Formats: sequence, structure tokens, C-alpha cells
Amino acid sequence: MPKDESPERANPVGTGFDGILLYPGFLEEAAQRALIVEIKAVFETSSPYRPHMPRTGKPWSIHQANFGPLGWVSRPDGYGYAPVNEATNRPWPAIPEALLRLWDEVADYPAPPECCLVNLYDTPKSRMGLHRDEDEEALDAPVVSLSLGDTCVFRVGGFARSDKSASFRLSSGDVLVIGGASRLRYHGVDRVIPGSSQLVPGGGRINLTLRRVTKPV
Ligand code: MD3
Ligand code: FE
Repeated sequence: MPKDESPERANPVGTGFDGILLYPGFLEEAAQRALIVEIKAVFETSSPYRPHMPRTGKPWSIHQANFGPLGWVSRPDGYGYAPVNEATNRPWPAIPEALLRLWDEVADYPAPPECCLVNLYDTPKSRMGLHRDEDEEALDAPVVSLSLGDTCVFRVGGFARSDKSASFRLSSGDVLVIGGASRLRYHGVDRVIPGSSQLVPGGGRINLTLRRVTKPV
């Protein structure tokens, strides 16, 4: 019998939210390590920075970076997408091939992602408050998220900030696909659990979020 050449993939599990699928351990450890090496190499020339809240100017508790033709940025006048990294005056580095393949495998969308936002939860205080991802035109496209490193407590709510919410854990190698009715739900990261993974040198969590920004022509 010929050997099946398609890699063994975890099956998605439901999260209790329509349109949100969790693939536990989608990437094996070797693939996670390879991505960390690649990401760190890119950061030698395009350093992560600490974003600030629009208007108030309050610094976030995480660092961010972008890959791809459009980067998600926080500016004094609001959030949005930009083709150039203001800090370097250069386009953002390309999205790593492994992440483009990941999108092809799980997104079920006829166009590639344009933004890979990198969130670095690099201190025990790092978190992300409840918010909605609504700066994209292509709201029919899912958001695909890959977690690396320390486990986090992730929170998903409803369509108003005060709606009831539920939390679950995201561990290294887990992939979350958020689409359909849930694309505009409130969500956030309550906290990371220090020491829960040895993957990231120096500890912490890295989240990679793939998004389609413009409507495909
Ligand atoms: C659920 N990042 O960058 S990714 C973000 O882990 C962001 O760093 C989080 O939220 C992180 O905007 C979560 C998973 C995710 C992304 C979008 C969602 C979950 C979502 C949209 C609706 C519901
Ligand atoms: Fe988000």
C-alpha cells in the first residue's frame, strides 16, 4: 500500500462559538522551532516595537511587528493598515512560506492573506484587552491565528463589549480559525502563563495573526 504523503493533521474541535474552530497542536514541535528561528532572523532587520493607544498615547503591554504587504498599525489618530514600516521607511518583510501554507490549509478563502501581525507577549504582565478586529474590508475572510510559546488564557465574547464571554487556553502550536458569524466578536488575551512552554528563548508567547485586508478583485 503506498504511503500517504499528506502530513498528519490535527482535526478541528468546536469552541462553542459558531465559526470559531480550534486545531490543537496543528504544528508539530519541529515546525514551531523552525518558525521561531525564521521570525527571530527577520527581527534582526525589522525590530518589534511597542504600540501606543490612539489619542491617550498609553503604551501597550506587548510588542508588535508585521509581515506582508500591509501591516496593522496604531497611530495617534487611530488604527489601520500601512504598506510601510514608519520606523524603517521600508515595506514590511514577506510573510514566511510556512504561514502562507497554513492559511491555504485552513482558511478556505480564494485569496492569500495580506497581513501577518506578530504579537509578542514578552512580560508576565502582557495582555490584550477586549476588542473587535474591524479594520479590514474583507470581513468575509477568516482570521487565522497561530500560538507559539507560553499558553495563554484567551477570551471570546459577543458583539457588544458587555455581552457575556467565555475563556479557553491556547497552547503552543494551536491554530484558531475565526470566521463567519464570529468574525466580529469581542475577544482578548487575559494573561499568559509564565513557564508553560520552553519554545521561545527567554520565555513568553508569540501570536501570529493572518488576515486578508482588501477585497480580492
Ligand atoms: C476571536 N490577537 O491581534 S488571535 C489581535 O492572541 C488579537 O494575540 C490575539 O486579537 C492574540 O487582534 C488573538 C485570535 C483571534 C483573532 C481574531 C478574532 C480570535 C478572534 C476575532 C473574533 C473572535
Ligand atoms: Fe484581535
